[in-house]
Amino acid sequence: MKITNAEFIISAVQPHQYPSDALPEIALAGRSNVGKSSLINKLILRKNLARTSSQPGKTQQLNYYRINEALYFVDFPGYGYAKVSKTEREAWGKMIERYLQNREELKLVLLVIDIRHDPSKDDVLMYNWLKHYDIPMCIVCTKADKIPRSQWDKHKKAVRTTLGASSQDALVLFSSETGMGREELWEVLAQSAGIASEEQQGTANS
Ligand SMILES: Nc1nc2c(ncn2[C@@H]2O[C@H](COP(=O)(O)OP(=O)(O)OP(=O)(O)O)[C@@H](O)[C@H]2O)c(=O)[nH]1
Ligand SMILES: [Mg+2]
Repeated sequence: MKITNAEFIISAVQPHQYPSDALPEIALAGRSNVGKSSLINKLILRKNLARTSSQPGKTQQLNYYRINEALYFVDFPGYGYAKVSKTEREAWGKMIERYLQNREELKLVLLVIDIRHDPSKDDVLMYNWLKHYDIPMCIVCTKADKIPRSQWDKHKKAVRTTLGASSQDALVLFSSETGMGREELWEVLAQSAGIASEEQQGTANS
């Protein structure tokens, strides 16, 4: 997808702050520091629109980015950050669950996992939550540049097994460092959001 416009819109704490223009939303969930914000930046080819690892533990904000007046990325606060209190964790859970349960604009969740490590208990919970609410998801194994190519398959398999994912669940190998997986992921996103992907745009223009 050709990015003509990408803007930070709001750090929303309350549902009434969520955008009201009904554009499709793609949310990113994953552990703190896994690479969610980097993934957004790589997808839209901006160095630093989504803030990377500035304030881990900011547990109560959904960061909205509007792309091409066509869709929103919703960057969830990362989970599993050690210094977060129980109260904050509970507030996080309430906010996310309410969003997942009620947000009609939500078309897809990217469950972002570090390819190097087995998914955590929190990742498994998130996976089960998404299944429970019947929300389409794509597992994104990021930081692929950090392990040799020869080990990708083994690690992908381990991720699927630990999550309990079925072969139906889409999985994309990604690297925010090299841009690997970017095109493939855009195809998935475009389809979920009901917008034309680059290839289709190319066809339309030719
Ligand atoms: N080598 C490599 N490093 C990455 C990749 N993705 C992210 N990183 C690094 O990992 C660190 C965390 O990335 P972020 O994008 O801030 O992670 P996040 O999931 O948004 O973190 P929180 O907002 O705290 O939840 C940064 O130092 C990034 O540069 C990747 O694909 N490859
Ligand atoms: Mg982030």
